[in-house]
Amino acid sequence: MMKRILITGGLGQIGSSLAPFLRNKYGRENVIVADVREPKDVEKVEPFVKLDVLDRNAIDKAIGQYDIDTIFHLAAILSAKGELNPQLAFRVNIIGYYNILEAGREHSLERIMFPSSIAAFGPETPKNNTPNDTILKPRTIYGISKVAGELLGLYYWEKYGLDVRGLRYPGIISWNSLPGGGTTDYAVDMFYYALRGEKYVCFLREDTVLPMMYMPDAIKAITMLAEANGSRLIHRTDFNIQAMSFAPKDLVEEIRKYIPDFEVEYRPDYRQKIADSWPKSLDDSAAKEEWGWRPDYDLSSMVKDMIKNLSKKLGVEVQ
Ligand code: NAD
Ligand code: AKB
Repeated sequence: MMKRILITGGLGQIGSSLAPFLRNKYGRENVIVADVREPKDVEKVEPFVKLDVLDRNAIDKAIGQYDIDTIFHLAAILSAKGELNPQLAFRVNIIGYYNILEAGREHSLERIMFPSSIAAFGPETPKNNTPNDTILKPRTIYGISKVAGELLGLYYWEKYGLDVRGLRYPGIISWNSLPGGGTTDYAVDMFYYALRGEKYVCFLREDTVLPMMYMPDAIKAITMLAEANGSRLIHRTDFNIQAMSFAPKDLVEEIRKYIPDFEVEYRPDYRQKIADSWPKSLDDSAAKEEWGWRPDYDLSSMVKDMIKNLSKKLGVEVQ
């Protein structure tokens, strides 16, 4: 049973939704948000601990101070930001995760959750309905760190019995927090521009199909896997999960159902090459069979909910 949870990188896009969800379920005082940066409003986030995952002593101290038994390890440098500073991405994503695993081993933690990504795949991987077990030859430092993370997690499970579990998130779309420097960020940015009545310049080509997921499904997936019966798991750290797949032009068409004047120009940059190396859709039958995965949102229900919530947040009226 998970009782005291630490979320590293907890102020990021996913942590901002995961923390309230877990607090609702396990009690506010039992879910500690950690991040290398300070929150804007610490009272809203408390209990909060400032924690750099590169500082092993600080990790040990937080585990002891808060009597932690489970870590959701979200601290990372994402794909686009990683290509701008590969050295930082290597340190945070690989050394940082190694520190978490070693702390988990030494403190005999009950569970460590590690989100991998569709970035674990590369240009040689089959693009459609990508199998769970397939070629993993990513060409981004972020993707390389995700493959290393998947394998390290499996190693710590098989060698030390540390219960590490992980899944491969697609691009995550949310209204209550901004993405932190990925290749799929356009799919969140578009909503802000559309609702503010501004033209959006998209950094991917209009026909770039990628797997995506709405935040409620992302939270559902990681918590379902965390709470799953371990004896039913054949895979451990590398579950494909699929919800929807679309290209920028498909998203624009759907947003225009609510905001018909939304204008977009396509000016692909260095992120196009990253997107072109990733799959278009994933075979998630292992997640379905081993822990009952099933998404709730498709493209149209996601866009409807995003427009509803983000228009309220931005104080914009949509007819
Ligand atoms: P994010 O960039 O929004 O948040 C990451 C957080 O980590 C930030 O708050 C940052 O301050 C923090 N951080 C950076 N360096 C740190 C350090 N040295 N020590 C402690 N904290 C540090 O990322 P996210 O979207 O919330 O992603 C969370 C996890 O999910 C990551 O592992 C990411 O690879 C994975 N993932 C995310 C997506 C997505 O679309 N959001 C998709 C696939 C996988
Ligand atoms: C990114 O684009 O880097 C992330 C991811 C798919 O891992 N959103």
